[in-house]
Amino acid sequence: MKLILGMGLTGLSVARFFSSNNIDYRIADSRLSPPMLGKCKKENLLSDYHLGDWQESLLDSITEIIISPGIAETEAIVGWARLQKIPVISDIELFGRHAKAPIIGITGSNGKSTVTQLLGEMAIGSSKNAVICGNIGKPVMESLSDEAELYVVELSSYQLDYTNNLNLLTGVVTNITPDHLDRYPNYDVYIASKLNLYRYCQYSVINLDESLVQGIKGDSYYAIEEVTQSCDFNAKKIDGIYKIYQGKDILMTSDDLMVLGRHNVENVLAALTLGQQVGLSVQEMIQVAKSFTGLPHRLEWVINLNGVDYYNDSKSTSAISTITAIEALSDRYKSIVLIAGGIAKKEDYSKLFQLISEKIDAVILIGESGTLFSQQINGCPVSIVESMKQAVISSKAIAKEGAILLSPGCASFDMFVDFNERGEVFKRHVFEGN
Ligand code: UMA
Ligand code: ADP
Repeated sequence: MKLILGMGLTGLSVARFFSSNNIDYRIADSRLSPPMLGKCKKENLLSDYHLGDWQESLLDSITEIIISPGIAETEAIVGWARLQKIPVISDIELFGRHAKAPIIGITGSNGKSTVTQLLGEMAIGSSKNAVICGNIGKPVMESLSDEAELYVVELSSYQLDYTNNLNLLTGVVTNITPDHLDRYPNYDVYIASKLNLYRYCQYSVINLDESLVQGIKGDSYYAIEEVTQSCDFNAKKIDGIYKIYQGKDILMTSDDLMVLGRHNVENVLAALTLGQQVGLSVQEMIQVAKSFTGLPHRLEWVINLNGVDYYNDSKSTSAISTITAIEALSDRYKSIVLIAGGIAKKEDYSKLFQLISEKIDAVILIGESGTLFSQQINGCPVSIVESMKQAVISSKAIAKEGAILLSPGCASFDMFVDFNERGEVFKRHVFEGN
């Protein structure tokens, strides 16, 4: 019998799969009212289930555990399973056993979702029946399809940690910066978790600008800074505009793209390199890249009101992604008001605070990290407010031109369900009264 741990999106998708394939399973969650309990009940998926504190008896008659990525290795149930030598696998490993089409895997600290979505759209634009799934929000076990010709899968480090076997046609680690350090004993373990992706790739795609992957032998390469002859795709900044090349042939410039910033040029290079590796037409990929508007909550342009552009970058939950957003916008705007804060990650924010003092006109802080951040930001006016509504009102009062940017650099759970809700609430208040 199988044991499914977690009754969230992952657990529900695995339970549905087992149920429809007549595979015996038990499902358990350490919380009393997990998010998908209602759906599991409604769909009669709970013939053998347990809620509340883990019990070792959950392992009775179990031959394999499919664990949700949010459940840490340090949880008692994982320890008991390890002692009893019961295999613990991710939904990704299970998916790999059943998927009949090639799989492309995309991981990294930032840019995973953007590259996954863009590459998926490029494949669809090239008339491939491509399925976009994984950590991006669509569980892989719900994405299996006999008609699929290609799976484009976003992989988190949590998913990779519970994966032992997987066959990827190709894959990339977009970049590595400190993240999720509450879950890992140290940064090196997190780096190793990301690099594991390459163990599963038949053809590895390497970002030569990421020093942590430079030592790995790849099959295709891309870069903006560290361009070498082996780069299949590269870009160069000339007079403030990025020119994007295949070898020496120019394909397009950053002005042709609807998404902003150096990081999005990097994301386009990643998608082009992966796409070429699986045989997509470069011309088709360029067309899709030019019309790609990006994903919601990632440096998403919201509206121009009275000469001020509003950007929603709610997905920024780390210092590096807020640095990235400020750098992207400061290429275009002389004046930027920043709304930031939430639950700060265990990381060094000093580079962000330095950049704020150089490029930001005023900062409005929300959430738990407000007081701490306000003590460390110098060189521009800082105010702390109680709600997103007040943050938007204050920013509107300050900004007379340029841009207002929500880029929290922090997790959202102190004030919101998740980053989606935080971004939606921001947008609602931006539109309010206009
Ligand atoms: N749970 C326990 N005990 C614990 C921890 C969790 O029982 O100690 C239970 C929760 O009560 C809940 C279930 O496990 O019922 C939740 O499982 P989960 O946290 O693994 O979340 P899912 O709903 O299954 O969603 C997961 C990913 N979540 C995480 O990795 C935390 C989703 O990524 C992903 O979209 C989804 O699978 C489909 O593949 C979200 C995410 O935040 C977006 N990912 C992180 C990120 O991008 O940084 C890694
Ligand atoms: P992920 O899925 O890895 O979290 P997303 O594509 O959702 O990545 O983007 C998350 C955040 O990181 C957003 O704030 C976005 O502006 C920023 N970002 C996107 N791509 C990159 C990149 N290549 N390098 C650095 N930051 C990036």
